[in-house]
Amino acid sequence: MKVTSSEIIISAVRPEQYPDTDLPEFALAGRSNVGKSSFINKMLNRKGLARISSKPGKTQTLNFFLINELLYFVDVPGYGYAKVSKTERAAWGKMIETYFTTRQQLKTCVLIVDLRHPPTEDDCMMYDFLKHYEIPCLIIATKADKIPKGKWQKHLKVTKETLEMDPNDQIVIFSSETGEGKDKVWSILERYL
Ligand SMILES: Nc1nc2c(ncn2[C@@H]2O[C@H](COP(=O)(O)OP(=O)(O)OP(=O)(O)O)[C@@H](O)[C@H]2O)c(=O)[nH]1
Ligand SMILES: [Mg+2]
Repeated sequence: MKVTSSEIIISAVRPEQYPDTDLPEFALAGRSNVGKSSFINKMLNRKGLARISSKPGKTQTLNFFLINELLYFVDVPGYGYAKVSKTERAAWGKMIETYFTTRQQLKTCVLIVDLRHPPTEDDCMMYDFLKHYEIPCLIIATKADKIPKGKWQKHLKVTKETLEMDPNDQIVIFSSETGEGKDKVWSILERYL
């Protein structure tokens, strides 16, 4: 897909704030700091559209990005960040659950994990949540640039096994540094359009 336009439409917390549209949506999920916002920027060839930070917990709201007037990416706040209060965690849970379980326009959840390490307990819970609600998902194993190419397949195997990944789901090795996997991800997402 050639991205010719991309813009942020709204940062939403409540369903009333979601864009009033029938366009297909792809939502990003993953641990805080895993690289969801970086993934969006790389896919759109935009350096600073989705805000990135070396500190976890940068993305706090559901950020809707309109692409080519054709589809939306939804940047979702990450989970597993230790420095949040119980109240904040509960509010996060409610916001995520509402979006993922009620949004008709949601075509696929793009679940991002770190290729370098086995998925965390939170990653497995997120994946199980998606499977439970029968939300289609595409798994992205990112930060591939941080390990030698010769080790990718070994790490991929660990990722699949730890998640107990459904063999019908797809997983793509990705890097927001090098653009590895970008074309493959677009070709997968385009099938939903
Ligand atoms: N080397 C490398 N660094 C990456 C990659 N993707 C993200 N990063 C770095 O990881 C850090 C976190 O990236 P973000 O994109 O802000 O992560 P996020 O998942 O949006 O984080 P939250 O908004 O806190 O949930 C930043 O320092 C990025 O530069 C990648 O593919 N390779
Ligand atoms: Mg973010």
